[in-house]
Amino acid sequence: MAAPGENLRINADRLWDSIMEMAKIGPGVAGGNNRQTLTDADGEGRHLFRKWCEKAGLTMGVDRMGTMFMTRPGTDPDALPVYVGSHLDTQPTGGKYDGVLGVLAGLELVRTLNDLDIRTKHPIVVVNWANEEGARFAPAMLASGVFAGMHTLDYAYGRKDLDGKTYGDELKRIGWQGGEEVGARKMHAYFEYHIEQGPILEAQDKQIGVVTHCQGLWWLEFTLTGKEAHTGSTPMNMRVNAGLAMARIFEMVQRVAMENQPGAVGGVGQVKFSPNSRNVLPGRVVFTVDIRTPDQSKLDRMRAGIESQAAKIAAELGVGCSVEAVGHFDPVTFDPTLVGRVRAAAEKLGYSHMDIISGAGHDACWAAKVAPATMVMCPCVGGLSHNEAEDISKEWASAGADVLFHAVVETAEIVV
Ligand code: HGY
Ligand code: MN
Ligand code: MN
Repeated sequence: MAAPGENLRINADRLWDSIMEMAKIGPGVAGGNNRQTLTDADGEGRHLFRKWCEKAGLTMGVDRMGTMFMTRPGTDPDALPVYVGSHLDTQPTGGKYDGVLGVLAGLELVRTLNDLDIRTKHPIVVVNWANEEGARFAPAMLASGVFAGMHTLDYAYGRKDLDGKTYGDELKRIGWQGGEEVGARKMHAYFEYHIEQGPILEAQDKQIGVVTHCQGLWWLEFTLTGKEAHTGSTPMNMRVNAGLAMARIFEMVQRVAMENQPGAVGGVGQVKFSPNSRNVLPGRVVFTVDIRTPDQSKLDRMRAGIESQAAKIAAELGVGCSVEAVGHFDPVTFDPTLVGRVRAAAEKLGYSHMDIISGAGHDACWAAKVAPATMVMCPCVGGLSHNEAEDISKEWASAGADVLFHAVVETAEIVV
């Protein structure tokens, strides 16, 4: 006889409809989303999530970073909760599924337990981490980083966006500054379900990614100081060209990443020229180099090499060069017991699966510092993410949510 809940599946249509409903908030311009953290759209998405959770009988807690914790009680009041979540904030040209899939799959898991009147020993808490993306306020995974003790609350509150607004002020402005001390909550376990954001699962024709590790990351913010001068009348030998230094550094970062293949990446997503006028050579250029690899020593070697070569490039052009690490985490190994439960759930449910290392960073990376943690992944079309054309199938979405359901419920222990 099958054990209780043996072949349970979540409600695929209800999960999909919730994702599509959330996607209507903070729409992008090409079918995706622009629901950046602590904007009014983020606030609207939070309210919708809260409404759905309270309709499912969950009670809300919010901490001082604005992270939302929605609790379904367990039968044992002393048992630490099993947390399951991700993030509702998006990139400026984000997709509908990055982060959202994991938060709403957590809610769907609870809705399914409610439908079947299944009780668990451990409470289950669905989490919407604030500012996972780090697009507006660097670094990424800021709130989960404070939760794990990697950043202070003051540091986080002082982070500024490109308009000079601070995280703390914007959090108060949208009315989502909670009272809970950040990190006071203790977890029995943490699970996160996420789209792969890479091409491997689709290329290997696998429905489930059993995430064993996550690659480490450095975000190195360079400030190059040149000399503002007329782009027309300044002779080439009189220029102190910070823009040229930037270009040579970009080329060097590409070369360092390629020299460290396989399993290394490097690039730049954000640049700020000042004064950013067509006929003025930039006086200041600020950009963030993003390097990642699962190999700890390679990660540190790449960082050292990029910083020393950038200094040399700038010196040759007479350009000032300073660098600040504005984001970092070492490669992460997820909890083998929880990883095993994800793999066993995929096998039990008959879903094709493979072990995978996460290319993107996730709140699970910081949760893993304070509790046993792991992830479940589903494929995404063409491996595309952080692009409004990000796409998944309903079947992929629900297969991963089924696996999440079984791994979480096994960990939370059904009470018959
Ligand atoms: O940067 C990351 O890997 C994540 O998408 N925030
Ligand atoms: Mn994400
Ligand atoms: Mn993302």
